[in-house]
Amino acid sequence: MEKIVAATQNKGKIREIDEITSKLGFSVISREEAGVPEDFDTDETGTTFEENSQMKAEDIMRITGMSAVADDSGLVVDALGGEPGVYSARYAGEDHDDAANRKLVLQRMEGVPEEERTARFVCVVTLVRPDGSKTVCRGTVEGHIIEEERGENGFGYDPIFVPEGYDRTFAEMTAEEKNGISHRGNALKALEEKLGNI
Ligand code: ITT
Repeated sequence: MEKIVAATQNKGKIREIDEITSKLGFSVISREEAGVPEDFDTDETGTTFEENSQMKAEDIMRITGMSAVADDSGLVVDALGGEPGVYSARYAGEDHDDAANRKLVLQRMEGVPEEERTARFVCVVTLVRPDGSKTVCRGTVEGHIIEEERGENGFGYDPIFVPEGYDRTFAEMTAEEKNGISHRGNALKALEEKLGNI
């Protein structure tokens, strides 16, 4: 099986990508294992998940000479006009503080009635091969934003997001439950389907 480098530095994503791909027909290695310098970071200047995902995968493919898969993802909240969107990691500032980001979303949604609290997580995975060919897959999960954080599992915005058809947040689910319905699970399943056996 061909080795694929996961371009992400986000530990929550790495854990989930490992859990999900270990059950699919391909496996990934970390940036560290592939020898990517720890301080290397792609400037996420794109305005879409697709653009940022592609930039991250191409950078890591170029550095390692190996196939690379990148995940660009975020939370899209209807009542906030689609924010935080592609700015999800740095919504409350450049330091990637998950707790501050969640707090800002809840604060900006104060007073928004239940039926207008709809949101979705989006994940775009891009696989880029050394020959330059690329495969792009988008996964989403619909849900709503609650008024106070609940749960300890997962990462990022999980404690404030309840997926459609459930009454628990992603942070109140096991990893297996979340991965079975999540944007990341859906995007990686779509990638496997597109690629067949890689
Ligand atoms: P890399 O660029 O190194 O992959 P990052 O955290 O900067 O890591 P993004 O730019 O794609 O990645 O930002 C995505 C943010 O969206 C992430 O930091 C979380 O806050 C949020 N997010 C994405 N997927 C999530 C999930 O499954 N659960 C909760 N929050 C999530």
